[in-house]
Amino acid sequence: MTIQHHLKHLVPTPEQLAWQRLELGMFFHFGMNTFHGKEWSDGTLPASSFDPSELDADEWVRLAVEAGARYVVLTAKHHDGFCLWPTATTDYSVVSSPWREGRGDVVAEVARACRDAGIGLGLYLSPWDRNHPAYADPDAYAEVYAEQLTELCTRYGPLVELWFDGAGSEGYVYDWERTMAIIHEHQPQAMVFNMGAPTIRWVGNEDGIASDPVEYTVSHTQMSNYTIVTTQFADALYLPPECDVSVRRGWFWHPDDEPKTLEHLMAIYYRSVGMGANLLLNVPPDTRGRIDPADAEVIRALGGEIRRRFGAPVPAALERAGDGRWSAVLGDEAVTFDHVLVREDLSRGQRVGAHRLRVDGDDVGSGLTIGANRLHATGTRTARVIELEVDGDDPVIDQVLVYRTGELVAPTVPEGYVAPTAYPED
Ligand code: FUL
Repeated sequence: MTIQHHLKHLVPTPEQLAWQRLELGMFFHFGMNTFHGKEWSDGTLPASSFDPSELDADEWVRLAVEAGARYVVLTAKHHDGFCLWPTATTDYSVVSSPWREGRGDVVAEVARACRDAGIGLGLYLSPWDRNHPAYADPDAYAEVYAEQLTELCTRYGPLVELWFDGAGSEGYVYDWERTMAIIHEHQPQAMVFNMGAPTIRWVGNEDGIASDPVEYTVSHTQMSNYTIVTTQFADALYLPPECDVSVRRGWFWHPDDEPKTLEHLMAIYYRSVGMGANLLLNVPPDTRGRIDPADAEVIRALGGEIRRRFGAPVPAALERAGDGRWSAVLGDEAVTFDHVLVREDLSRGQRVGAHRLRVDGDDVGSGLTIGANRLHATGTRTARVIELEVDGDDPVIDQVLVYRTGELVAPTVPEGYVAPTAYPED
């Protein structure tokens, strides 16, 4: 996968563009922590405690589909080192657990469910490993990690994404060249999240929120929510952001946690997908290996609300009205709408630096970048034409769509809400 330069604009690969069009994914944090009410554990909890009574991967994936997600990402190995698949690299895995008499494979069950549902699979393989004795020796661990990644890349069909989480890895030297070679050999289309030679980046917070400008060409990324370490690249890279957030406060399921409200989740959707970023929304299966009914209810409501608001767009015909100016014509008759979505043509890179929408001379929405999607709640308007003004280096607008949702303003995140930024207790 080569990144091409076009003037000073970096052009996405077809795989990056295809991934950006997936827009919404569902994250599943499940593992040893689930059974101990923990967010992080130190690799000493016994494998015998991993024992979901009714694990149902079809239910997980069905919920992802109901939300409108087009891919899922599963924590195949979190920081504690416990592997959800039968690996040859350690005994700290499902093989040593009572679940399915040690013959189970969570990764295989989720992969099969995704295949049946026709959605993509991504896997999280934590570089930080608090159980494996080889971790103390970076050369020895490089062997272990390469074998784990090869198992994941060769057993479960095509992968959409490999998630490399930076937490706990500050200062450790990994063999990224080797890691990337494995991905290039077995899963060349998979997006590489945030580490090694990344093709997508972390948005920089765990609130699920992007902020304007949402730039696809960057020269650094942030490492984790718990530190302020940044990775600087020698050259700028085309790296579209993925916003990650949990439906609950925790990434793993805890009995005393509760889901966010529909309004909060809709606000997250507007400020991720609606700002041209992808959204990876975590729904943690419980100790049964099932989805908590309270989470399922609000996630179904979210999917329903997204479809209700944005399922029936009215497309505009675009007419060039001058340099950086377009008229978006809705038809011969005026159309009543309250939301406008603008999409930039990204085939020559991201070029819009600022934009304004006008209806009958009134400003109805403005901001900086457009990218894959830019959503504006405009208030109720009835018009035949929307005027669009764009600043940038020869940008091209691809699409303008309008919606009549009945909602006049964008939903908001509850005041003061931020995801935890302190290290979780072991
Ligand atoms: C963080 C991890 O430490 C959390 O446990 C979670 O996996 C989140 C997505 O990334 O850095």
